[in-house]
Amino acid sequence: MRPGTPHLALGALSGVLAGFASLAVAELVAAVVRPQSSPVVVVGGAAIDATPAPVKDWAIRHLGTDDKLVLQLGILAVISVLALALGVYAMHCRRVGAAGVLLFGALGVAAALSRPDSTGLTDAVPSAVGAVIGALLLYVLVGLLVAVRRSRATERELENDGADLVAAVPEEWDRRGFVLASVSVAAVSAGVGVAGRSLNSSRGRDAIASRERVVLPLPGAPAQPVPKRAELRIAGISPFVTPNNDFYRVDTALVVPRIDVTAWRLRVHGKGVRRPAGYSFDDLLRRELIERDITLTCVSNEVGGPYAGNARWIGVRLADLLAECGVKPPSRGGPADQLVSRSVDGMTIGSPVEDVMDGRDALLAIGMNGEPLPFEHGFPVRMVVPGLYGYVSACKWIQDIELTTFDSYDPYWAKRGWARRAPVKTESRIDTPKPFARPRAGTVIVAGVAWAQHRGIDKVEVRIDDGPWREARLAAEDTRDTWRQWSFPWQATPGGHTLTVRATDRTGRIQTGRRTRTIPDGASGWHSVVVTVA
Ligand SMILES: Nc1nc2c(c(=O)[nH]1)N[C@H]1C(S)=C(S)[C@@H](COP(=O)(O)O)O[C@H]1N2
Ligand SMILES: [Mo]
Repeated sequence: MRPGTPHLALGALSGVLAGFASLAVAELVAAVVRPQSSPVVVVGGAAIDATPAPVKDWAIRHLGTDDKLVLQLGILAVISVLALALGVYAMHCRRVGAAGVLLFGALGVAAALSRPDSTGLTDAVPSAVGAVIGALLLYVLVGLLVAVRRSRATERELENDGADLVAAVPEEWDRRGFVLASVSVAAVSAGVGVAGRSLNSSRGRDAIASRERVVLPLPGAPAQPVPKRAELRIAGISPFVTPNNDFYRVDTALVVPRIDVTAWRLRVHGKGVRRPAGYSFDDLLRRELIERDITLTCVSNEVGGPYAGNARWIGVRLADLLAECGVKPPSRGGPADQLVSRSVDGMTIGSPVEDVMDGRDALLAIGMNGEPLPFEHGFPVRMVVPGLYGYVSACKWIQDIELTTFDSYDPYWAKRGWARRAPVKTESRIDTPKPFARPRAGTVIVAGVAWAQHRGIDKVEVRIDDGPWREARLAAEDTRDTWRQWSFPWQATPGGHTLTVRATDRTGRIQTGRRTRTIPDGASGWHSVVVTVA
């Protein structure tokens, strides 16, 4: 090893230690200020917003809900590498190394202040405090290392000058100092990190308790019971009602907002709102509650993909509430054609006012499958509009509704190249057999679900290889806003086969076989599954 190499490695170590101490402190401060203001969260949020649409779409499709974990680990990896480099550089020039830490802190501050849900200057505090601590630590740790080097150099000089002086040099002092300092930094930052975490979870406790106290009243307008024959008993098919725990989750929130329902308010305002209003959760509970089965689908769902779920929602009729505020749809002379819903985490979602007020069951939902909304799915209140993809309708953690026009305002996804208006496309999916399954020859039940929310499914057909389309058996329809299960008994012959499905909706439109990407307004094409019959 070249002389000096171990020093560089120790410099790198100092950098990483200072980096992690800085993050741990920032995390603790964020737990006090606001969990959403942690540097990893604000930088991650900024990264999500800046990610080109195709990449984001790829991440949603291939990483699913893990996309957020992957992103946070990625950010930690990048920070580690930067910290390492700064540590090495600090060996050369301590001041510049420490200034580098401050510079990254400044980036964190900038990210924190530019977040759409930023609540002001206090959001900058975690990044700022973390950076100052990190810079100081790097300066001190590297100072100890440089002192080691200097003391060795002094040692050598002393050796040359006279052996009797060597004893005066504190031989191992600096090394011990560095070891002590770095071990304490590591230990203290671990402790601070743990403290931050537990403080964070206790902060969520008020919200959790407030959710536990919510008692959903019986709906004044209950949903009709699901017809018995809406649910086919077939192994491997998607259940008609998707349990909350299995319901797909797609959003940009790195930290799931935990809202204390007692503090929650919804504001309705904007163009043509003659009586702007504010609502508390109790205000909503006092209204007539309606209960509806509605299938929700994501525009990022690939043909055959998993981002579709069906739930029994309870909520208030959004159209009634808007009418009370004096809102009129464009067809009755209203000046606003876009309803923009805003969430506490700064998401903006734009829906056509006409669709929301055309008589369909557009809901401000407060319940999902018999319980208050789970935090992941928008507690305390979210929108659900039958027939529209989630990104143009289903705002979770909603806190504000603004009436405006499509011409004057682009919400979050429209700014990123997605269609401003996006009715759900007619789709069908084979749930069983799974791709590359090896069923035995004889009768094989092919089955799945089909959806065309608010138009309804009229027919599902299955094709084996290049054969003719043959009609599948449809389960009973619950409502035209829900998906429909289907099945097809296939006389399977040995060899490889391609099974393909297509649906026809109630408007008579046959699901197109033309494959498109999910961007800008949802994937189209037929779902096929290849199997090998033994
Ligand atoms: N606040 C907020 N609401 C949101 C989103 C989001 O990122 N943030 N994503 C939307 C999208 S793209 C979809 S598909 C649905 C998904 O709802 P779910 O996660 O409850 O299934 O929520 C919508 N509402
Ligand atoms: Mo979505």
